[in-house]
Amino acid sequence: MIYQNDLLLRAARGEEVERAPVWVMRQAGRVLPEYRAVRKEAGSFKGLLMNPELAAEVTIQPVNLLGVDAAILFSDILVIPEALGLEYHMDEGKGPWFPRTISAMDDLTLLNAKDVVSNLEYVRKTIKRIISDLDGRIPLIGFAGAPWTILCYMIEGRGSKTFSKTRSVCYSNPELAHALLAMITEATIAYLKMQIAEGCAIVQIFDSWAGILNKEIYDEFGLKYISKICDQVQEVPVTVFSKGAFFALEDLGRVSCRTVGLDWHIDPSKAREVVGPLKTLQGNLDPAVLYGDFDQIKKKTAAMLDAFGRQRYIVNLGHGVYPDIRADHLKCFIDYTKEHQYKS
Ligand code: 1CP
Repeated sequence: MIYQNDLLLRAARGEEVERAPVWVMRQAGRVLPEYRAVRKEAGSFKGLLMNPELAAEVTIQPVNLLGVDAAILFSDILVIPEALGLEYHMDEGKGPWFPRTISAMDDLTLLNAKDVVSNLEYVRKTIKRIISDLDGRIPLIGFAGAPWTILCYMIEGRGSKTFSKTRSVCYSNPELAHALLAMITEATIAYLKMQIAEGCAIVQIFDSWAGILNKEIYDEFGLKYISKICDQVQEVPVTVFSKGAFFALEDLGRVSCRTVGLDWHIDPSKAREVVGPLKTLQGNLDPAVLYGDFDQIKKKTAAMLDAFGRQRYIVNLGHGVYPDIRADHLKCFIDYTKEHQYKS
């Protein structure tokens, strides 16, 4: 596939670029009034997610409205536990929850890894539609949750500050954790391969709850499975974003991914030193900077761009954009990343 703008792919592969590409985690979402309108039309979050035409529309909105260098598939990491057999609900303002959870080996009989891809036929249709609508303008990013983060939801049944139930299983019933992680890993590899076969040109693994672990436990229950996914998904560049896991950055430098995502807790030069020269880095502006005025946004963005440099770098925030950020502030961030680089 030849893209009109392939900056993201060249940056991920470590090739020379004229400027670092920019996209934003959660760029398709509530920050855009146009998203809220389509979401209303769909009636519910899941109604939107499972409607290929509307999901494709909200995927492409930020491309046209914000001028980002990549689209990210509109979906959710929770489609994997659902495709395995644990249905989730998404309550307005309260976030996701699962009526059934996993707490013992016997519960694994609720799950079936074989039908995951056929259960996610609606995602396949959405990707087909996006690829056709994008018409080669820019690459489409596919994604999945990391096995550790998915395990957290399958055991806990909802979001949590500490995920202490899941962490306790790592000590009290590690066999259960590993059996489930292996199943999630297998499902995730098949799912990512389907996304790539349909045209996703790069994929990102979101480990949103990596930061509640320490290095030892993350090595055993987190990185081991991420590594397996990266080894088996070699068709396109893979980005690993282990949020909060500064302790894992050195090891991520050795995982067979192309790009390492960074949250805003680490400064750019330290991240480069720890990860090493062989990976592209992605991130990491504090999303709260976008609450500041335009001058503040430009000042902080310029400092970040100068610190990372232009090569082997993808501009992004350090986590998803907050839904109450003004869309013109987000646009200011994106425009300025381009303007500043052409100036300097
Ligand atoms: O209608 C709405 O606006 C509901 C909010 C919303 C949106 C826009 C949810 C519920 N999911 C999404 C889409 C989504 N989720 C995308 C595609 C859009 C884009 O990035 O532009 C992606 C990549 C995700 C990934 C996702 N879902 C993560 C990993 C990234 C992260 O933020 O750390 C996680 C943890 C989820 C679970 C989830 N889904 C939705 C919410 C509110 C949550 C978090 C719940 C919690 O805090 O536990």
